[in-house]
Amino acid sequence: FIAQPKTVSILGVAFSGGQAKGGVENGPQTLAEFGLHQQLRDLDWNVTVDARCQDLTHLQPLSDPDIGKLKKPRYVSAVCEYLANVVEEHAKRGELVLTIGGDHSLAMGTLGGTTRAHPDLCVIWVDAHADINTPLTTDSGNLHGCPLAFLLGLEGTDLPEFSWLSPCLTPDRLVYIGLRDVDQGEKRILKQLGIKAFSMTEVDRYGIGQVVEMALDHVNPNRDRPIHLSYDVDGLDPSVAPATGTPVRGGLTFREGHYICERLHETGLLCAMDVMEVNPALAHGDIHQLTQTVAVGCSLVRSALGETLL
Ligand code: 5AB
Ligand code: MN
Ligand code: MN
Ligand code: MN
Repeated sequence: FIAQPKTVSILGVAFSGGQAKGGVENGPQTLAEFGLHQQLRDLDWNVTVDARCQDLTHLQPLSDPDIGKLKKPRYVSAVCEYLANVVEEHAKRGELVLTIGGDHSLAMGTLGGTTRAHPDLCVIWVDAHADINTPLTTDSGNLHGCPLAFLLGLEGTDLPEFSWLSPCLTPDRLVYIGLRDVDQGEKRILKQLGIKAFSMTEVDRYGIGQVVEMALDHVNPNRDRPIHLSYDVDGLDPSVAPATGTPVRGGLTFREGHYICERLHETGLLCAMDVMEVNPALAHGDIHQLTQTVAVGCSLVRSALGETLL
């Protein structure tokens, strides 16, 4: 296809069903109010706003009992199935698909969609967490801790409730940056599947510049694969992005977080970006914490879409 030149489709997904804390559904609206859409137009992008995912509460089933430990499995599945179809549509037009969450279970929808348009894509997952728990390893039962297990088709994910989602990612096309809170079962999975991960230890040891090059060398050695960047704002240090549901100390600095986006823009290969887990309600009424987190969500996107410092 002919890629739409500099067209970004923005999908705000007001959804919090993948975890227990209310408020994360208001992430998209808050970034929009902060001026995200105009900021991208100012960077000379054609901005398409797709409002179809703004309110998906009608997809919530009347009854949604746990499946094993999994909470709200049917609701999460229905929302992600819907999102995947919308994402696929935009991605197939060659647009850069920007999804604003909502919680990170939505990645089943975003990657479910982008991989249909770009089957050979690779994923750079920025997060404090590995989000690769299976229905068998999850302790919390929160599906925002599980999206990668479903996308990879790991043990126990072959559930009739998720039959629309077939395995669409392979371990060699996934790389993490920023990890520092990985569950025991997840550590086993990463080892077993040989999934490349740059934890905060590697960021400290090599510096973010080297880490991003090594990450690209691993998932995109010839620099020819489309890149889907899935960015959980809790990858950043809580001093940088405090308003999020599962903050963990010792995260990426403001500059490290932005450098990843700047470098990925430079590759010219970015086909999708997710900005997940901004939860305005967890600023605890502190306007500074709120503005800081929302502003950083917007500036990460601007960096990924070509804003430079000079
Ligand atoms: B997030 C935890 N591993 O499974 C779990 O914020 C946390 O999308 C998951 O990265 C955090 O509940 C999910 C303990
Ligand atoms: Mn996280
Ligand atoms: Mn996450
Ligand atoms: Mn989180």
